[in-house]
Amino acid sequence: MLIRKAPDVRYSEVTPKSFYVRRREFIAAAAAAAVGAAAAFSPAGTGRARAQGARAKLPNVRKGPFGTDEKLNSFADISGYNNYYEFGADKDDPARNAHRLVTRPWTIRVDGLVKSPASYDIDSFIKPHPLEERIYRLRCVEAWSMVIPWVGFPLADVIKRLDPLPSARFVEFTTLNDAKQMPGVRVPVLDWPYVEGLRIDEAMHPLAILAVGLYGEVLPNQNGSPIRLVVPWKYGFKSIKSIVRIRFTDQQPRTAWNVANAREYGFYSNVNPTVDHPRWSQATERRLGEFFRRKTLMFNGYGDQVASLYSGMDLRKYY
Ligand SMILES: Nc1nc2c(c(=O)[nH]1)N[C@H]1C(S)=C(S)[C@@H](COP(=O)(O)O)O[C@H]1N2
Ligand SMILES: [Mo]
Repeated sequence: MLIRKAPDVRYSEVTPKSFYVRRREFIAAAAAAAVGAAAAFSPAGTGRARAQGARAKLPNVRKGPFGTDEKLNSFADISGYNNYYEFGADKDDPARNAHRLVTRPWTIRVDGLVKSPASYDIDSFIKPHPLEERIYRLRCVEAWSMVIPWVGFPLADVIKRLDPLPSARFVEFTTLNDAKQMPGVRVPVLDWPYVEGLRIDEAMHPLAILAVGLYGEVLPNQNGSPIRLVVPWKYGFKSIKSIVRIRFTDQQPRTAWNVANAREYGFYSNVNPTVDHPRWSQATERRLGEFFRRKTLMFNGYGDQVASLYSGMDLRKYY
């Protein structure tokens, strides 16, 4: 297999210190090259075979708080059964198509009500943040769920560093929208790009993270590489993938699913077994890999941590 050298590291320049600080960038670039090569060289490979091509191990991942001790879903389930409509609407489409996504170089634009609007290279955006493993349940609005060992860092730490103005009440996230890489955006299921948002106090909650990996390795593209949101007490569609823009605002963001169908998808989207989707019950769910359905828990089981964010709110009205 041909793996080209990371373009931004000249070996003659590398001192131990600068090697250490650039290591993450290097590994990310090597991973991107390896995944690209694996995809190119797997003859008629299935999506899953492509998805399981070599991905880089993330260095220095420490154990984070809030982990569940439930049985993890397999890597094959987590990377083979996805919602990522930019790559197709069937659960196996993202694994088959997302190798087309080029995740380096990658820029994140930060704007709106923030002290210094700026664009950041993904690796310098990630670099200040120590990586943690967070094992979370993900509950899809379609009533299936998984347990996923994410690698990421608190969104709160990112927001503190970006320094929004006191007038910022919400944070909005936007996914890449590129028809050349994403065949699904030619299909008008949503008003692209995919947009999601949180109230600032929700975004500052220590459970909310930005993820860059899973199972200790760089995120497979179909799971939202190079960086995606994970908000475990909300339905999975809040956890927006492949983010290119973070905007601070004083208005509630117009989120993609809410714009598409406000009756079915609210802004809050907290997991709530007592409020049914107009077309199906939310009382139970099927954990991938299990036969019997299980009861869905309020706030996906994270109520002790997050219920106070919504005290005094009618969660039937603010679904
Ligand atoms: N950009 C984008 N982000 C997205 C989606 C999508 O279609 N596009 N699907 C959402 C939905 S419905 C779910 S359940 C989760 C699935 O995340 P996973 O594939 O990593 O399990 O991603 C969410 N983020
Ligand atoms: Mo979902």
